[in-house]
Amino acid sequence: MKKILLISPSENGSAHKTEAYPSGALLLLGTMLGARGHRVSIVHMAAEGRTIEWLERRVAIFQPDIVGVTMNTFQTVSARHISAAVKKVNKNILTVTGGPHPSALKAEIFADFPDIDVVVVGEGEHTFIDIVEGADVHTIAGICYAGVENAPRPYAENLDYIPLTDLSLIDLRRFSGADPVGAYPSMFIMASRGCPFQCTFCNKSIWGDKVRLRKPELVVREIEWLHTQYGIREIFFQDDTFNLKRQWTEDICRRIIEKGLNKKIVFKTPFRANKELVDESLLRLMKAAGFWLIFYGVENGNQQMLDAMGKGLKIEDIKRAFKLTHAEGIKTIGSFIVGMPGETEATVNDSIALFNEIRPYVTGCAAAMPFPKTAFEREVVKRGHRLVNGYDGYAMGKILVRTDELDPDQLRTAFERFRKIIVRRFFIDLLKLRYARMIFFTLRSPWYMRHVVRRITANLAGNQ
Ligand code: B12
Repeated sequence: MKKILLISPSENGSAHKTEAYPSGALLLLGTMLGARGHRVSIVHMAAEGRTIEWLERRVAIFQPDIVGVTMNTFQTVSARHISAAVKKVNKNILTVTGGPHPSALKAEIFADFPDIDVVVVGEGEHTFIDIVEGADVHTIAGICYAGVENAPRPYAENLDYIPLTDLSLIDLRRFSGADPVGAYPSMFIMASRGCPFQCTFCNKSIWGDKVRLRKPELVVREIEWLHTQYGIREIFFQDDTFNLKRQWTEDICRRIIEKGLNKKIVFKTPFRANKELVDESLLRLMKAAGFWLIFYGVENGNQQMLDAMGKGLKIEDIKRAFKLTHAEGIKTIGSFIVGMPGETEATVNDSIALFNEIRPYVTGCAAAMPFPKTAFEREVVKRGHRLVNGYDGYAMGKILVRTDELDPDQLRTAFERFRKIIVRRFFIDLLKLRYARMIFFTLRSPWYMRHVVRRITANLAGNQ
């Protein structure tokens, strides 16, 4: 039996204390290791409001054999402090990291993280079990150790082993759910792994191109478990493309309806807007199964921009998908990116025009982030358009690139202009009672309300 401390670092440059969801990685690793008799403790630095000093004390008391740190590119600064703190308490604790950031950079990451011993590349659950249970690190597939990259681990073909998540490892009330939240508590699940599309900005270092679907009956069993065991009332399918395989998606919806889960839980999911993947009958079934919100990655309102970022999507299909979805009574999120290569004032105006036409229920507008080893990163580096070195400057809302036409200031101005239009629209719609359901739900959920108040306070204090 080993003692394992699993840690999710806080976000770069933010004192923001609310997190949408607990780390899916740490819950999966923790559940599997717990079932094998190991003693697991999970810490979410931001959601629990933990300091490095607190962590040092925790490590000193718990005396873990291994500390596992999950890391996306927004968590590099905190992840470095965490690994240093662990080694400061006890040099003999093995420090392991995994997740999108180390999986993309592999052995390169050791230069920036001197206190990390092992990097787990890609899918990590079986690799981590090998490490914990004492396999020889020189032979474990899918890791980098002492600066050397071992052979890659093949993807798991059959996903039936994925266990029912042990949410007793965390305090669910510390997490807000991803906005907008339709019922509280909210949790996410992944019903498939992999994505065949080739968007230049996406980091596919974990699941790769090949789509692997979990069995619908096991997915629905997990939904039922989350509801009966932990009182979950909203579930966010976080699949890269939930509507890729029509029969499979319909099968999940039908089983949700058969079990009456649509009367107890509300659902939301990302969809691709492509014409051949969205139609009235699918949306009708989704609505019947309790899907109240669909997230579409719109990215840009200009066709050349969409083509250049490898989106494989037509503007006409986006307009059609929003129209059909709204017509079936399902709400939408439209998510835009500003600052991809080729962005100009005119293309930002195209995005604003598309936003005004499709009228998403909620709109996301993110500044383009060249994540490590993506085609987008290669392109900005080649053109000299990357504005920062390393990854510690990566944080929500930061402008990290420029384009041929827009210098950093112009890009920021264009980004802020778009954001202001979105916010203005939001307030007009608020007055027109478009968000009555959201307000009604917020007022009825004291825990969720607490998260909203914390977020507003953090925003007012300029922390986010
Ligand atoms: C769910 C999800 C979210 C959720 C919450 C995530 C959470 N709390 O865990 C929400 C909706 C909040 C979210 C938000 C964002 N996300 Co997100 N998200 C995902 C998504 C779809 C699934 C992640 C997941 O939970 N998978 C299930 C678990 C089991 O897998 P996993 O975390 O990868 O872990 C496995 C391995 O990585 C490894 N592993 C991971 N950690 C560790 C640790 C150890 C010790 C070991 C041994 C192994 C290990 O083993 C695990 C099991 O195989 C991924 C895309 C994807 N398909 O992976 C993007 C992804 C992680 N998100 C991404 C981004 C960019 C964002 C946003 C910035 C989007 C935006 N513009 O708003 C925000 C910022 C979040 C933030 N503030 O940090 C990027 C990150 C890129 C990068 N280089 O960091 C990804 C990879 C999408 C992409 N393809 O580009 N996201």
